[in-house]
Amino acid sequence: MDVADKLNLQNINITSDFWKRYRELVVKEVLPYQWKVMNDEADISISTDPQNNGRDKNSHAVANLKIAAGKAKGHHYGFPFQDTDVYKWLEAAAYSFNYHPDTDLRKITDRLIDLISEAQDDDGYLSTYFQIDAPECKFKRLQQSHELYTMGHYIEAGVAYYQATGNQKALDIATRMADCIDDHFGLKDGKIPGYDGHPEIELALSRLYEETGNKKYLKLAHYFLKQRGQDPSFFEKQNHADGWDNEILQGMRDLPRSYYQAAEPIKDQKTADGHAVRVVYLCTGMAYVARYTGDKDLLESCHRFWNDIVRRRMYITGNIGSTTTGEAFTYDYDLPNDTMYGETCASVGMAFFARQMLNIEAKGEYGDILEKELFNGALSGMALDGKHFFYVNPLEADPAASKGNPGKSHVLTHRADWFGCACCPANLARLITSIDQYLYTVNDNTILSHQFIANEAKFGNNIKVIQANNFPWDGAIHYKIQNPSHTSFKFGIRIPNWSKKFTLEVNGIAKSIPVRDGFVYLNIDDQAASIDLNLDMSVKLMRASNRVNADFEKSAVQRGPIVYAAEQADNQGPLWLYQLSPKSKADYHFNEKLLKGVGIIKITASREALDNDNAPLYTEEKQTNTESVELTLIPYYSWANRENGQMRVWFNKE
Ligand code: FUB
Ligand code: ZN
Repeated sequence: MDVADKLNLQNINITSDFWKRYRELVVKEVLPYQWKVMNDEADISISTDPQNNGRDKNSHAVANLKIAAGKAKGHHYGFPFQDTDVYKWLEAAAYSFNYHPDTDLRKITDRLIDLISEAQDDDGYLSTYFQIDAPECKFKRLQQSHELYTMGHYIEAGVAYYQATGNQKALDIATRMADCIDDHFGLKDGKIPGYDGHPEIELALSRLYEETGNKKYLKLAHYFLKQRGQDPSFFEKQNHADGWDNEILQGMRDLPRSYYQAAEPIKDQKTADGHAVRVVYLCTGMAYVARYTGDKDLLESCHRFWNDIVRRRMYITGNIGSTTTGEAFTYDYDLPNDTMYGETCASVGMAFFARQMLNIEAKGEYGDILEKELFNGALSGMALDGKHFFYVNPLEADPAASKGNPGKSHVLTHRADWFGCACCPANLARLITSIDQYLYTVNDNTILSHQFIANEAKFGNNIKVIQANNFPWDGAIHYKIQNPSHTSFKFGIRIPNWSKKFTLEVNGIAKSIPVRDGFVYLNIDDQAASIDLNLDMSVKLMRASNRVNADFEKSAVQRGPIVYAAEQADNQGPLWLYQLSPKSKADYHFNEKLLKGVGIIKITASREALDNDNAPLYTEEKQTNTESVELTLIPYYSWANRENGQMRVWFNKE
């Protein structure tokens, strides 16, 4: 056993008020609500979202499993990956048991495991769409079938459920699935030399390997990553063999190979192209497998994709995916704010990727992006009531534009009850209920604290770390370390990129320690240590690189990790008339009554007078009338929780 094993995180309790509210919300509202929806018992209307594809108010996700299990009659309904809504929900519930045991919910989830087990074929296969309505097509149309994606989501849920409850059946379903996939895929004669159109199985198999220690699963994950793009025509060949017109998802046949990250082997792919969620799930799988196998090509690909996404293709809120066409990345620095996609799942997936990169390298940048997603891009996916959700997360929205411009109709200005394609809600739920697993990384003899989410954590050798703070509203971070065995270890604390200035005291003595790759390191060998870190929580005007056309000559406002937005609920519209200047004065205060308690920024701005309705559309340039006003800003994640109206993050410079 090496020191890292000895120091492993054993137990953690989130004490942060901010996250405790969200975690309880998931238990009290989100999980019951989503369970009702998936059982078609909730009174919902599926929004006008672009993914709706004419689907009505039913989810049918549990019913599909019942039909596959022979407990009900009928056809499959919904997307071929409809099962994944149930699996992500199950995974979210599993994590919730770690902090909120609930015997009633546990009965439901145990019964659900039984149902899934009954739905599973004898050979381990489980994808209800194919079992019910297209058994002859199993594994024959992998470009669109989502079969491995679907089983991957179960494998993740099964591992989490087993870890939380010890339910052996849950894990057995997962291993039987993985064995089935292993039997069918690979380069040996008679096997399918392919992979799924939607990466996911790679990260799921890695998690199964972590739990079982069975190298077969790691090898299979590695195979999928190495094989991807080796034969760029693999999907087309399969489609032709199975009948070219036999499409499962209309139009997907004609998307470019790069949409599926299958145009060439991953090591040759220069940029993060195609469907954003596919990319970040792929990257997460690569990071897992690179760590466990030492495959340098994979690690290099992780770095290449990371850099392309974070340096050139990410919104200030952490959202990714610049276009609704294919829910995809476009090209470097193309970050339009009002036609963008920014799918909630993509931000959740980016958090997965960042977490895995932290497991490989102690670089603050990974912690910075993880934090950005947690407090902005991912979190905005859910309303404060836990019952409404965003699929698309814009940085600029206007109800008139969403209604009147078909190119912006995917941008909702209010969160929806549910979606025809409901991938996002439970994805965010599982991130929130497992957030305790995202705060520390143990490497060698080092414990890294890379998130400032208050908690009490126990590590090996009886080391206890108590982190107290009122983050993200306050930058005073206090750590108490108890180390009764006098273990000698390093404690690394991330210094966020938004806090160039900070002060650090250890046992009351000011320390000046150089920041190394985004962390300060303290040597701990005493029985106890008290650490006070003070981060810079001043309000900052932010700019984007001037390579970003959409944000040129614009400013956004950030305080700590929180990106701010203006809403029409607080400010007279239109919001595009407001201008900020470096001289703008900002005042911050916490309002416990607003939006479940948020830090508000009031900032001085100028506002151009709105032209008369009947004024000519075009005139010669003239001196415009502006007035000094105060612009009220709220955290981006909390927008669209009041009346419907405009919202924007970037403002013209005065
Ligand atoms: O294709 C499965 C899921 O549906 C994707 O991850 C989401 O982007 C949505 O398209
Ligand atoms: Zn989604």
